[in-house]
Amino acid sequence: MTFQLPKLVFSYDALEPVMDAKTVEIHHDKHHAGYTAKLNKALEKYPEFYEKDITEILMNLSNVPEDVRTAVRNNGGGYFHHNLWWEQFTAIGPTPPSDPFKSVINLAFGSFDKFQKKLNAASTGVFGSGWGWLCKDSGRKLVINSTPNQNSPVSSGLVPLIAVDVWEHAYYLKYQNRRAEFVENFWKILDWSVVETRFNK
Ligand code: MN3
Repeated sequence: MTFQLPKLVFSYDALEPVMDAKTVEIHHDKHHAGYTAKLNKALEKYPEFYEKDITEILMNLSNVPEDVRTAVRNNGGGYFHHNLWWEQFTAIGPTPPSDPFKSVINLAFGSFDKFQKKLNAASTGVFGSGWGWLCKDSGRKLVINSTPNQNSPVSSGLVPLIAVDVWEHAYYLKYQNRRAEFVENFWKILDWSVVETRFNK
């Protein structure tokens, strides 16, 4: 079984006005679908990889045959990151983090406000295309970082909890060059229950 594009669980316009319907449609049906198709294409010669979990593949890229490794890094990363991307949004408005999880964040970053500013800065500061991340490390410590292109934090042993797509395709139709405004608005559609489920796994 090849990798499958997950269906959106909300309509294209469900995340308005933070994300406009056209952006959601193109981002999912063209970009995410494109990564999925290219990942499957790259692995045609090595179908045993279709049986693996995508995170397992990205954690062990050195096990991927060299002739398709770059394609798998790029398109496997793109496939997995967009799975995280769509899953973390809610059409019914932001669900706040629970008090226990807020305590975890405050302990790690000093305050909730400092945490948000730090993730905003990491995301806004990506040069070119990439992602801002809140991750947990193997000791369950929270880490904020960014990766270029579709390089994955899981390849460095981290577990992504919040994924901030700052490729221009994620925001350009509505925000044009105003990436910082998009990153600020991102919080309005984030489903904290998904973030906490990822943390507690
Ligand atoms: Mn994207």
